Amino acid sequence: MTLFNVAIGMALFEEVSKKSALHPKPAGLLLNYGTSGFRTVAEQLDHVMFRMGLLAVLRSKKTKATIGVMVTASHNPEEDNGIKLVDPMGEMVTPTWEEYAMQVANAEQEALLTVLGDIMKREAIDINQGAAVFIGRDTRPSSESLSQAVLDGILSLAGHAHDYGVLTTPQLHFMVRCENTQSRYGNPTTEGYYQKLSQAFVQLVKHAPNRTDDQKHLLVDGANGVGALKLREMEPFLQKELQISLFNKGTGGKLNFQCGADYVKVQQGPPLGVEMLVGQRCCSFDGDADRIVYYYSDSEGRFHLLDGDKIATLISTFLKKLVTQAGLDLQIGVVQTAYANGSSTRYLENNMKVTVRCVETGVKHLHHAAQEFDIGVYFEANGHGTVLFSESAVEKIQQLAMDSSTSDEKKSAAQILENTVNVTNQAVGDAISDMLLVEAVLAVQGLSLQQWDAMYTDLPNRQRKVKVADKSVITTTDAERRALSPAGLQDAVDALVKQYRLSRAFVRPSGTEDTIRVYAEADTQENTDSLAHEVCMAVYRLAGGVGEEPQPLC
Ligand code: 16G
Ligand code: MG
Repeated sequence: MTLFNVAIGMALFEEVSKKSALHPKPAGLLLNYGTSGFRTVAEQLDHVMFRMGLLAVLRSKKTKATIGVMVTASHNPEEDNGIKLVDPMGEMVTPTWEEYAMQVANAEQEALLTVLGDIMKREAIDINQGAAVFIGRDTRPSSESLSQAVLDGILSLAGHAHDYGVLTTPQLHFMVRCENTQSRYGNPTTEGYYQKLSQAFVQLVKHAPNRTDDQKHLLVDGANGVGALKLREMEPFLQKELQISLFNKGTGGKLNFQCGADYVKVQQGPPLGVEMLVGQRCCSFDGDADRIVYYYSDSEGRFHLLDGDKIATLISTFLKKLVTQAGLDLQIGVVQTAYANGSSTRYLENNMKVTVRCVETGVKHLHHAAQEFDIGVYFEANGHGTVLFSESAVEKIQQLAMDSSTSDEKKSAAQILENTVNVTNQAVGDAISDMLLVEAVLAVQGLSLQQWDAMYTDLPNRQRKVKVADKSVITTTDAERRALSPAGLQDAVDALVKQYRLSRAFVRPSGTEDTIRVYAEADTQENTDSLAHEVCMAVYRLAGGVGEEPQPLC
């Protein structure tokens, strides 16, 4: 390092030291960079925000690219907040830097500069390298001041910041990807996002010219969050090809309260505030609009949920048909987690004959695995997912779509595929983009919601939680499908599962809450609930349960 660099470094660190005193860390407070960033009650997060601004600058210097910072706590209650970092291609920040994030967030006030210095040394970061960070935030009341703290962090390390204000999480990921591909992926503006996705959507539905107004009509539950706001902004770009009735717009109700994708998935019932008619197509976003689930109620008043598994099946079936029709040699894979309904996995493997992979919970794991296919469709059952097209797959599709010597049938398949690529937010799962994709797939194939639902029948399933003294006593393997510790737990689960038909169960420590999660499925809802309860009891007994014993669901 030259003397000049040392002087710059010292001046910057002095500024960081001065500014960080305005964002003091409560002594002793330790937070975890969980499955998807830091998440806790908003009052505890000011110092974390400031420090993530600092870390984003370092990450940007290291990668020589623009980095994203999103302030959100997704589907958590309104009082919570959170933050996550976004890497150059719009993907989740790489695991080594999650570790750094924890070190920086948890350093006591006087140790902060040392921790930053150590990271710079370990990563050989050049202090003179420029840095740029994009910031987005959701609509929580705490998000504005918290994103201001992020900005303070960025500026105190002399980074360049672009604050987009309120954005959906996937929009922020999109902006970062556009910026770092020199706009080849799209323009890094909300208008660029609306234009790219809606143009592709409008092109796709041209292949379904006779749609009735009824078929164009969709009810959307915006979870009283940012998704509702952004959907309203996007509507004019859709040229009336989708007619949206928007509920839970955030004008009266509370964010995520008895509404939104997570609520609907876990309750397996409709959200509050949506006026559904029999058979009508409805969907729910979560609080930051990176998840979506579909549903309807039938003439007997029964609720039907079409979750991430059903969305993955719909999309991969569509893609497989098109790839075959186009005569392209592209391998399609579907990536799921242990939460995927057993029926969906069986249908994909046995009927659709596509490769299915199971990975750990959390988008970063799914995204990574999906990159190994020419076309990788990944979805969590909770509605978080997207499709990744490899660069060479996109090239082959584009070439065929332009090839004047090919047959009309092949060309048309390639053109539909090309627009499918463009309607998809490949940076990350995106409720708005997934919604447009599902709507287009249904339209192009002339499928009703009921026909989609009938592709396979979900096995009854149940998710429960058990409180234990220390959730880390449970460790897992085989994509979280088997428990390695504590001793005897997996044997107990195996013995219970054997007592039911078509059954499966697993336990795993939550990555976002201080709890153990239990999942069970079996041939009937009654058996599923009974299995889930017995597994909860086994966890309670063998993994140090605290508080009241788990109660059977009546
Ligand atoms: C986060 C993850 C989600 C995962 C969930 C699991 C992202 C963007 N979000 O919300 O994918 O399903 O955590 O939570 O990765 P759990 O570990 O508490 O069950
Ligand atoms: Mg979310």
